[in-house]
Amino acid sequence: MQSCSSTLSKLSSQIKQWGLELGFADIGITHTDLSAYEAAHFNWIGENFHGEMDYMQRHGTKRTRPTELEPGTASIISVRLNYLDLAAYSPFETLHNSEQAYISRYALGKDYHKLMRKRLQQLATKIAEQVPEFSYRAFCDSAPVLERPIAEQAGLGFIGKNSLIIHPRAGSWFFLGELYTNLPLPADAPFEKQGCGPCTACIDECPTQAIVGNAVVDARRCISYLTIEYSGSIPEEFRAKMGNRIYGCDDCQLVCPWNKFTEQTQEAAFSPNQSLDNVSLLELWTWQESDFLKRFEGSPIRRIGYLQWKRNLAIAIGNIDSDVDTIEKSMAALQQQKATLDLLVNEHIDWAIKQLNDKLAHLLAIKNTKTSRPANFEPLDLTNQKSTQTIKPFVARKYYLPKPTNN
Ligand code: B12
Ligand code: SF4
Ligand code: SF4
Repeated sequence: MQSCSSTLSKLSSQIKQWGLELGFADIGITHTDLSAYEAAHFNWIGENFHGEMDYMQRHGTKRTRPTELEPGTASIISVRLNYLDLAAYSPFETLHNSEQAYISRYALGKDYHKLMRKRLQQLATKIAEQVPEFSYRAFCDSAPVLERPIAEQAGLGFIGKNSLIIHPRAGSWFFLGELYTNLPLPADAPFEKQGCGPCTACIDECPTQAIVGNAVVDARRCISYLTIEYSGSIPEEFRAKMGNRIYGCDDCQLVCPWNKFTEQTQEAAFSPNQSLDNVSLLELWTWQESDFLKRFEGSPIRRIGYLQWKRNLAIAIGNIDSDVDTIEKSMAALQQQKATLDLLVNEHIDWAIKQLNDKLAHLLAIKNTKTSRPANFEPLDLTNQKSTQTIKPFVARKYYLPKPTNN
């Protein structure tokens, strides 16, 4: 027995070493008892916070009880893979420029599911070479698995108020993945304490007030859900608040002070593709369906489909806050494609045109006020002035990221 437990303990050290060699930023191991999280999970479902993500409620207790999903599971290997490329164009500049498209940092490059699964597979192969009786199942965001509670229990970080796993020395810009295994590997110590302290930056700065409690996100209000998971008509109360975010949202990470410690990704595959970190909304709007399919081969964005992509773009274009010329150009671009798109997208286009029209009327009113001044006043040229409609609270007061290094 003694020798068996020391063999397993040696094996877990080896697994961690192999994992690091394969490019994971951290690896932890935990047991299969997630009962501490079960009530919170079902309360979330009970509140309907999952919206139309039916897959979140479909599997009963399989998500919270790993052995029901995969009988024979004796322990779980939890890994994290960093995805942020600090050399990408500044997310802050982009969020502050309503003519540019903001795409979640995780989706700027290749789809992570494939890469994560390949790495987990490589790790599993290494383990199987040492332990022939090893059996496993690999997961990343693809099955009823409680990834964040597993990661917290495996010591990979704590669950922050934004509900994401945060490591005090690495922030939160990473994906999680797991190997459910039949080996009873010794469990690591969990992260027992939340490290947020009195901070509430993510709750205060969430553009749509989607964080409704400590670590509780009402997905129906979350821009990530609205732009990626939800295919219907986006409730009007959220449209202006979405600003220029056309795929996902990162605000609750960008404002998190722990992300001062973000680690640069080691994966070239996650670096921005198609200049998606610095591209204008009107340029993306010109893409036909064939461009969308071709350019997003291997990208997670392809999954939402062309019409949902156009829906998101239409809203963001309606939120452009610029000079008369740009607003007129944006209205024309929207109008021009109306005949080619479906009813759902057209409804968003109509909304967007109305927003732009209101801004235009406002800008022209300023211009007309100026012409009614006495003739000896030199009129100021205000045609390039932005509309006074403020873009708060779409952009936060303070963001945290380390400066990129050259090595
Ligand atoms: C559904 C889902 C979403 C939904 C719902 C988000 C949510 N917070 O639940 C939407 C579409 C909104 C979403 C958005 C995002 N997601 Co998402 N999402 C998932 C998914 C598939 C399931 C999450 C889940 O189970 N939610 C249900 C709630 C109830 O679970 P939970 O938040 O983990 O809550 C637990 C704890 O907070 C804890 N808890 C809460 N209160 C309490 C109280 C007590 C007393 C206790 C003990 C415990 C406790 O217990 C809860 C129940 O288990 C996971 C992958 C997976 N299979 O786990 C990815 C995942 C969570 N998402 C991820 C990412 C990256 C994102 C985005 C950043 C993407 C983006 N940029 O747009 C945003 C972030 C938004 C946010 N603040 O959550 C990563 C997170 C990585 C990390 N560092 O934590 C994951 C793990 C995917 C992955 N494999 O990497 N996501
Ligand atoms: S992803 Fe955006 S909308 Fe969703 S909770 Fe975070 S800040 Fe709020
Ligand atoms: S922003 Fe503050 S409250 Fe939110 S997760 Fe980060 S440390 Fe916690």
